[in-house]
Amino acid sequence: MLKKFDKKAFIAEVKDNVKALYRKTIDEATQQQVFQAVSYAVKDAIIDNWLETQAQYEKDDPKTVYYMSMEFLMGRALGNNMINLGDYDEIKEALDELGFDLNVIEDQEPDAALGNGGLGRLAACFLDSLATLGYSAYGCGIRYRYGMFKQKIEDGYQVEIPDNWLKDGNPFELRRPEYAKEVKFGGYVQVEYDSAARRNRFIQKGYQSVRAVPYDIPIVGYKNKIVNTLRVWDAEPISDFQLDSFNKGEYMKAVEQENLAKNIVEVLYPADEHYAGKELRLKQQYFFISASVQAAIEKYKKKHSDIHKFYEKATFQLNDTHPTVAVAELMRILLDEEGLEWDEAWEITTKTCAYTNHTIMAEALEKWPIELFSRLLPRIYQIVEEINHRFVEQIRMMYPGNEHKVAKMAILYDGQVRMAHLAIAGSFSVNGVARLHTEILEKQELKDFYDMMPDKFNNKTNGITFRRWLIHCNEPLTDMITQLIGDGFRQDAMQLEKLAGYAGDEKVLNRLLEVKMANKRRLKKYILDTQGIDIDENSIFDIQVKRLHEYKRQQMNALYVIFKYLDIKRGNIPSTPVTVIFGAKAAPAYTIAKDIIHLILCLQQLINNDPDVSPYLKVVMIENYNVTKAEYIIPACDVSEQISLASKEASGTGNMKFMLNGAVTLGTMDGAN
Ligand code: 26W
Repeated sequence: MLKKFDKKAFIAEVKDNVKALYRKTIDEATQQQVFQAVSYAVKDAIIDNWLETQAQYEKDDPKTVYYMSMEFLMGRALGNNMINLGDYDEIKEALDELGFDLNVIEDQEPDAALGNGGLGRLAACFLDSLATLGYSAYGCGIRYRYGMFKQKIEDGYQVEIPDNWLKDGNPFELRRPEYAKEVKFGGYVQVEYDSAARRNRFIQKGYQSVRAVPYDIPIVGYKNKIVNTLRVWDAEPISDFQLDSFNKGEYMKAVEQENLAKNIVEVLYPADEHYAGKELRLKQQYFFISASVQAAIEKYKKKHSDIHKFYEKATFQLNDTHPTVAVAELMRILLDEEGLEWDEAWEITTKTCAYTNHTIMAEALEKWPIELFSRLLPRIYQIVEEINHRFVEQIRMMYPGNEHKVAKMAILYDGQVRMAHLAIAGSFSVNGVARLHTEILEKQELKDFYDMMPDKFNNKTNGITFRRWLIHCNEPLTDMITQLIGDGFRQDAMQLEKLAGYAGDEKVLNRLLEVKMANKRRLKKYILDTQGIDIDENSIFDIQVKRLHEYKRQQMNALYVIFKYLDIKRGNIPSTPVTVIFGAKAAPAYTIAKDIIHLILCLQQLINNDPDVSPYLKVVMIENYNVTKAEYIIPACDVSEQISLASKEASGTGNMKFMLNGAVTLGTMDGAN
């Protein structure tokens, strides 16, 4: 049973927290301070279950999935944690009693925007679902000091503002210095013969290193007492350099290490589907992977003595190629630290790693220059060379004399390390994210690999968490569904099928329209309050929100708006007015994407101020589209625009969120549409 919520105790704790944190009474506290105090009280309510879950896992010793991802686009935590704890209404009441409006308190929380878009949000949804389904799972990522930039619109253009999301502190995180790990960069590898073991030892020398310090964030399962962990790593300088390095006369080296630590976790790369080959990004990748792999091995060895069976207790799910260096890092630890032979180590590694592909966009493929890769990760590079050597041998065995195959499939080729090829060679599973996408991988993009090892390939169509994308963001619809079919759908989505029985029920359909209208009014108010644009709730809300990308074709939608504008100008008045809503961030260096935002903003200016047209057509570009804004926008949508150039959208997940909230999809046959 869930622990019963004790309102009196909760209120007392919130007051105590305000006192302890800010030396204030609750009446003197700002809304931000109340948010912090409430969040600490909620974290406190989570802690016992967190401890118990981890103790239970320790006891049962289930296989654990490590979801390794450069991105976790979590959004806000407070409301979601309250829902999953099962105490949302009670806490809301408690705050009422204290004289605070929960909505205002929730609004104090900055989004944890440690991701760009679909791939990062998928990781966040998976964590929620894994906890709700009771799987032993860790998210492993980076605690970026600055998340996804904030988008301001100035004079018709996007301007990027740093996202200092930690400035007031993050009440849900827990620093765990006792689990810190050292991560080494650069230097060279010295080979020494170990006569006792009768083998070579590979020792990294002359390196710089940083201390990876984990911060744990609780991931609360839906009303099941389970709390999993998202572990994000911060970088700190390895030692208190001010004191010892002067003595050693290594002042400059110490300062360099200090800077290395500061830079590594400074910022999330805001480019999505575009690879730039930046050294710092490779450092980020190895930093969090080395720390996470070390931690996973350490945890395993606490209970088990035979490292050969590591894969029976751990899977590393690699979220795209960004964490692929995990393949080589696991090999390094097994070879150099555990003293295994190559074949043993390779067997364990390839039974542990699994790779998810999220895109077929050529410009998104990560390929590191060998010069950079080997300089930064000398020992890892040696291992990749050996993996490549053996992999190429295997290709030649299967396709004798076919050097063209080798050229297409090798991991090292043309001065580059091809991370996707390393991921495929080193994994037992390669999956696409929608049936169509997986088919394209098998038949086209990764055909050579599929032909050689078809058993590795499989499809896992993406999904979304209903806790956030229905229960949290759409209370009226949730209530209505609960009244019709009970609340089993909260854990088991398939139960929504029961709604089909009401397809022809006039009363139910009318109620559905009322719910939609309530959500449209809420969005109308939100847009008026935040951007000063007044839209008509009786118009059709035609919405396209997602990252700005040519393949997603916001420009085509804009052309439709231009057509519509001219048509109305000619006197063709639509029978129902339309409001076309966009929301999108463009990567800072993606000029065409920024031009398309500019086009949309020009249309907004032109059309909304044209008295002939604006009663029938309006355009809104939502500023700074993010998870929290999505939670306002999606429930209010009539027409969901999913119009990617067919084959290019691997899955899409926004499509699912809109559909769940009762919008009609206007889409191409692409991804998971
Ligand atoms: C190296 C730069 C870079 C950064 C991010 C390359 C590629 C990415 C991601 C793969 C981009 C991404 O978010 N892809 C999206 O992943 C979603 C989750 O599977 C899918 O639903 C989207 O269709 C896909 O575009």
